[in-house]
Amino acid sequence: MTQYSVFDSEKALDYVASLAPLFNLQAPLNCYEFGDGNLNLVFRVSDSTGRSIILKQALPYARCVGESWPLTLDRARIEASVLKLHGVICPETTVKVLHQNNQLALTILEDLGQLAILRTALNNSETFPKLSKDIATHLATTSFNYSDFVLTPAKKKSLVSEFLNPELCAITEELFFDDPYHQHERNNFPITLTERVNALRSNTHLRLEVAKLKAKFLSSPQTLLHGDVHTGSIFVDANTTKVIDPEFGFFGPIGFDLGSFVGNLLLNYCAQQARIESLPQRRQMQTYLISCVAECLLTFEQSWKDLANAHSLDVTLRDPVYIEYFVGSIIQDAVGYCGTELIRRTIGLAHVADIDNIEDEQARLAVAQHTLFIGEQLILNSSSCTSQKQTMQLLL
Ligand code: SR1
Ligand code: MG
Repeated sequence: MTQYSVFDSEKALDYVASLAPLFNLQAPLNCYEFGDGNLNLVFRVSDSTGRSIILKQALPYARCVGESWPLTLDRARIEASVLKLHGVICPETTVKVLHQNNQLALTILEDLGQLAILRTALNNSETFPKLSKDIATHLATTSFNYSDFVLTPAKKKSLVSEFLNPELCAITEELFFDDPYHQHERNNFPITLTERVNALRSNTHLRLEVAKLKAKFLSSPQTLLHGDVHTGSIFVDANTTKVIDPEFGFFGPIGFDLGSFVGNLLLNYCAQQARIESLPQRRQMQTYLISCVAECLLTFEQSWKDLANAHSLDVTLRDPVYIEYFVGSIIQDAVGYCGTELIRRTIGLAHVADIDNIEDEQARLAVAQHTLFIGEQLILNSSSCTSQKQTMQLLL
């Protein structure tokens, strides 16, 4: 079976059955589709002993929009390949790839069903003590090891060309940096926000900063990014953190992933204002979320400096003065990208359940106003945030 066709549960089951010994599965197998993401099919195949695996297949279009938005199947290759490369560096925090078939645009992954999706868990007010350190360490370690500080120029250029990913990058370019700041049919916000959105769009300083962030996203191949580190791309429990779904992976600015993750923590922070009625419980959750932001930025900053000072191979870049400057510039970028994540998730095409599931319209609107305010402030002030300390001073 080498020609691409869209799988249903029966085809997915047959495919896995043909390879069952590889995954240590015993017949009879059972299979169902349960994907609720924006782009792909996701099947769970389990056996009679309770073992299971996940088969993820790319559709030739964006699932959340339909066949009118064709999308490259090559994203399956990108996703599996990024997972493998990040998995070599951070096996503890990267979902395991068990099998990859680029022609069928499918990947077979370990089943993380015993863990929770971080977005759902945060929306249920659950907290995870290891989360921010794990993600910061994962992002610092993967981004450092695929940067010019470690790779030879030849290896780096060859990897950059393997992970160009133009179609998925175009989605980010448009959804993060174009749509929210222009009239576009893909945008999605209530009419009551129109005045606020118009104010954002007519802020020339904001437009300048967003243009700088887009230019950097387009032409700064600093490392192999995940490309979509939101809280739906992370599985968690009290002891485990696993990153999934890097189909938007490409060589881009290091601060992008860090900013996306912190942006999703802040989206949840704002949403909790309306989600949790009891004041002490709300305070506790919001304090937890802010401490996650603080810990994540500090761990990232410190880990990157430690890694670069101890393990950089490039004779010029490893200069401590340059390392200090470079890590500062990553934090600046992260703060800016974080702001664009807050804004695009509030008024652009792809929203977050954290906000959209708030039933009360007025409360939802107040949250949206808050995320737009924080997003705008982060973008406008990113140049003065070269450290965790300065960033937290801006946020608090
Ligand atoms: C059409 S894709 C919309 C969003 O979903 C993905 O997870 C990315 O965040 C993308 O921007
Ligand atoms: Mg995804």
